[in-house]
Amino acid sequence: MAEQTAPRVDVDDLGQYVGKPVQVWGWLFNSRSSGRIVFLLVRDGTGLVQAVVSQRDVEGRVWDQARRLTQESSLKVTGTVRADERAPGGFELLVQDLELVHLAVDYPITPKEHGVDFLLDHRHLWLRSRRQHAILRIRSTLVGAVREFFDREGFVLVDAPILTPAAVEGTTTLFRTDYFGTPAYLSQSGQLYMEAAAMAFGRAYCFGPTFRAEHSKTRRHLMEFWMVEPEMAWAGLDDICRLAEGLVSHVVGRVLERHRPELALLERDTAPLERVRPPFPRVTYDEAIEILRKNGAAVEWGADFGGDEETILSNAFDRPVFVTHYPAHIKAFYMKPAPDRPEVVLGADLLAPEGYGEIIGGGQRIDDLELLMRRIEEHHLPKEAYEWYLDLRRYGSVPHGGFGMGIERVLAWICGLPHVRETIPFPRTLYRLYP
Ligand code: NSS
Repeated sequence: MAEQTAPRVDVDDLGQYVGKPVQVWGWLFNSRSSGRIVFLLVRDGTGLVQAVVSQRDVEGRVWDQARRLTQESSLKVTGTVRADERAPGGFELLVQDLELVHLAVDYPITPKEHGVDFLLDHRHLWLRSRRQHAILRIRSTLVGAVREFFDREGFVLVDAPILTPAAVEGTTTLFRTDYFGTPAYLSQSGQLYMEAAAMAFGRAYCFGPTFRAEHSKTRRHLMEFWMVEPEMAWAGLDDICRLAEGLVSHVVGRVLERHRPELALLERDTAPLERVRPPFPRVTYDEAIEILRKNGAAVEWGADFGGDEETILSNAFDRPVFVTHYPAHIKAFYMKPAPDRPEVVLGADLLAPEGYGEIIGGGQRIDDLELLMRRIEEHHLPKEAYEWYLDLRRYGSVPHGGFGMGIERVLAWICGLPHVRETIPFPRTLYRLYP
């Protein structure tokens, strides 16, 4: 009997089995019936396939089962694969047998519209829906492409700790915890450790979760996000920008290569993504101020750019754009001043186009011991916690730098999403720690 011999196959691979009996194990996505036929839309994680149950061709038991199935019930379907251009995925199954594994009762996410809070409360189930599935598949490819790029460029993966004694990006966004009686903080960035790694390996990167207690509820901020942070010894601002544009172009290219169907499902216009090729335009902070003023923004020299300014700037270019040479006082303590103009630093942010704004922040680091010690004092940081970091300037200091790229912001841009919350499997936002 076909039921016993039919191999279990992923929906993705059905094309290799045309004309043959197979089993698909999955969940009922949707169903409809028309007279003596029931159409079951089955998803198995790799794809969706329509399984056609015809009352004429199956036993009564199978027919009754097919009509009783509810959304998200788990099942095993046995049927013959048929190529059909109109079917989702290009193939359908002519069902011979059906085994109900578990009957789902009142699945909360129905094909009707739901509010975003409801969906986020049900994030553990929302992951099964098509859009979320597409986004997280692209995320998986994005992460792989990042690793592929750094492997190819000769970077060594050096994991940074999550529990840390000191701040990297300012003390106001630290998540504090208790480390057997002494305070510890969840890592805001692995950068300082990557500087140590760069002095050991030349080129190193880390890629992991980072944490910021951001008291802001914007479409760009998460409390927990994933950041990839390369760091290079013997590097200046230009080297850092070239690495960043190489990385961004590579990962966008990979997604375009592998995820046309997902991008189409997300209704993403891919034309702006096709333009993402190096070199990217670069403007200085001074030039950015000019652009902002021309677009009607009232900004003073010395002010940091918020979401609105970033949106204006990123809309002014059709490709990602670097903004360099920010005023020193709005940037982190470790940023190296420009030699000819110490009030600005050799830092670079990369703004994604189409209003997406900052996706990368980085630059060249202070390599001089005295200056770094002064900055630590000026920023009221506890010097003891940074002694090891100062050692990097005591023993063979060299010009160096790197950057951090936030995966969720890059993914939101690539997928054309209005908010970062859908780009991470379980988002941590200002008022959300559940599920
Ligand atoms: O604060 S950054 O601009 N820079 C750093 O953390 C450096 N220490 C990185 C380095 O040079 N190694 O953050 C870098 C990126 C930023 O451009 C965003 O893409 C992302 O990290 N980022 C965030 N994504 C989501 N949510 C929040 N809250 C967030 N903060 C930064």
